[in-house]
Amino acid sequence: MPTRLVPRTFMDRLLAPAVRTNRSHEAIAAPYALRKVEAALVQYGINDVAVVPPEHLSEAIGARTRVVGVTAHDPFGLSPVSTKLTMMFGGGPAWNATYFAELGEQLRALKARYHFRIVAGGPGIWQTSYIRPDWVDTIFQGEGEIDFPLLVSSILSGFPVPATVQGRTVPVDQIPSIIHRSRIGEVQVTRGCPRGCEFCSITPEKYRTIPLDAIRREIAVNMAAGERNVEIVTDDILLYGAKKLRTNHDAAVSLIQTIKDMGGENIGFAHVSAPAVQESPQTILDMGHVAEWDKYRGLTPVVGLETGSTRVFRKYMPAKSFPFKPEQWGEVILGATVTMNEAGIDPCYTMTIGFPDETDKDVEESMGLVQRMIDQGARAYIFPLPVIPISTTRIRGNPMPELEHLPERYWDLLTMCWKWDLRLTRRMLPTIVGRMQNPAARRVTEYFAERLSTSLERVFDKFQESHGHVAYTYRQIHATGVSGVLKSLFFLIQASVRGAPLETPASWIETPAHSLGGGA
Ligand code: B12
Ligand code: SF4
Repeated sequence: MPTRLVPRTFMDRLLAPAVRTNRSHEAIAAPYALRKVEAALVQYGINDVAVVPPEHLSEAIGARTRVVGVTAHDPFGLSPVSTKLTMMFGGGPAWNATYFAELGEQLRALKARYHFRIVAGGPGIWQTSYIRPDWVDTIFQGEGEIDFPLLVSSILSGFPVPATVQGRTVPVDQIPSIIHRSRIGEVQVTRGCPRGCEFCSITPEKYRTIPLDAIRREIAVNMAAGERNVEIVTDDILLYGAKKLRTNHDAAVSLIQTIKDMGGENIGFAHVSAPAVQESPQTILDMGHVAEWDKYRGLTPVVGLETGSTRVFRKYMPAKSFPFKPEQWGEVILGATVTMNEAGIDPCYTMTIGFPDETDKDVEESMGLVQRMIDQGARAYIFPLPVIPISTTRIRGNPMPELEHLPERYWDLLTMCWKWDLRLTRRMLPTIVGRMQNPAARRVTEYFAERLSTSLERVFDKFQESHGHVAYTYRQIHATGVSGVLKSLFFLIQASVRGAPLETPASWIETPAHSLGGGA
């Protein structure tokens, strides 16, 4: 969300609380990418390495610090979700971007004092091709395990520091296992995806399956540190052990069985593809049975639905439906959803809408598919996202999405999906609140959730009626600073208690000379 609209207290305390650290200021559990980079450095022989969260940098960095590595997932808030939400709620930097800018300020000051070098990498580093931060010495694209240790070693030896480095793809037997606990038990089981969609940054990566022994080693590291859950990192869990995009039933099921046998409790995974589910429904059902997904309900992997238009599908993602034909895409999605629900999975579908040549007819076909899903009563969330021209993809030459240039019917599709998502949440609310121990808290949550969803429905209607132009009204709100926090609370309470539409109170409208809060 835009920084303007979510007070810092909410972010710092509730949504992005500080990471726990040990006495040396090192993160107890860290993002998986950083654990991989750390393991690669140690394997290379560079042992004086610490993974430190931003809040502890000033204590951890000192005169002996030679290189600081930064991982970036969405540094300027240009990813599909951040772009959509900032665009729809009046623009301005997303919180990701604000935190990244603050990290930059902090590092710039420390660098002036201690003269170390900064290397920044990670899946979101492509965003620096639009805005290059001046405090970064080297932008590192691609995989880190081979070339980052070489770069650090070269910096330590006093060689010139390159402005950019392209990390090579790492052969599977050279990917080191993590040596310290990853966040929420993350463990990677596949790398890359061979489906080759034009808009996807995973496409350039070569597809690999990580051997079971290496996976066991990483789970053991996490479990020894007290982690019971396993979050499987993959672009499609059914690619595990696959050959030529054909599901390998035995490999996929024995992966889950191995994790379960090691004591994995809540076994989640990031992504799965609908065609793989449809190709071998029994595989996902057996995996669900072993993992007990019916018992640990709430598994919502992100699954690509993308479009209902066969024309758009053929042009931008022709291999995505394999082994089915692009014309069968609708049936694949509907069938896979039924199977996933049966396996205890509630998919969270994302759609890519707004290719430059996408017409209202294409969007109408997408609406048709969504309507069939709704009619089927599927337990599946659907989020239409704008297409982003990620600079490492084949559509990098496309323009960034803008409110004015989205297809007219986008707003109808969006409203339809949001209303469905809300209906689904309401339907699932009794299960969600049913887990709460305190009956009073349960009733209060139910009451507020009900009121808030009525208000949200009205917000959605406004987006639809105005074809998104209501976003310009939100542009004027600044809910930061102390008065901003109070006003936000007032706004939310008013919306949830009275079910009032979330409109901009006239007194909130900011003029250039009069800001209501700190603002970004
Ligand atoms: C787990 C995950 C998450 C988790 C946790 C992230 C975390 N920090 O632990 C959650 C759910 C929070 C998440 C959120 C988001 N995610 Co995410 N996420 C993933 C997922 C599934 C796995 C990430 C991972 O651990 N990969 C394995 C590691 C080993 O690979 P890696 O991260 O690329 O790291 C390698 C290199 O990038 C490099 N590297 C990484 N860091 C560094 C640092 C240095 C110094 C160097 C030299 C190298 C280097 O070396 C590493 C080893 O080779 C990926 C999909 C994927 N295939 O990676 C999506 C993915 C990275 N996420 C994505 C997106 C868009 C997001 C969001 C922006 C979604 C949104 N809201 O719009 C948010 C942003 C979160 C944020 N903090 O800003 C996209 C990024 C697309 C892009 N290229 O921009 C991906 C690729 C999914 C996709 N298919 O589209 N995500
Ligand atoms: S199927 Fe998904 S991960 Fe694979 S290339 Fe297409 S969008 Fe990327």
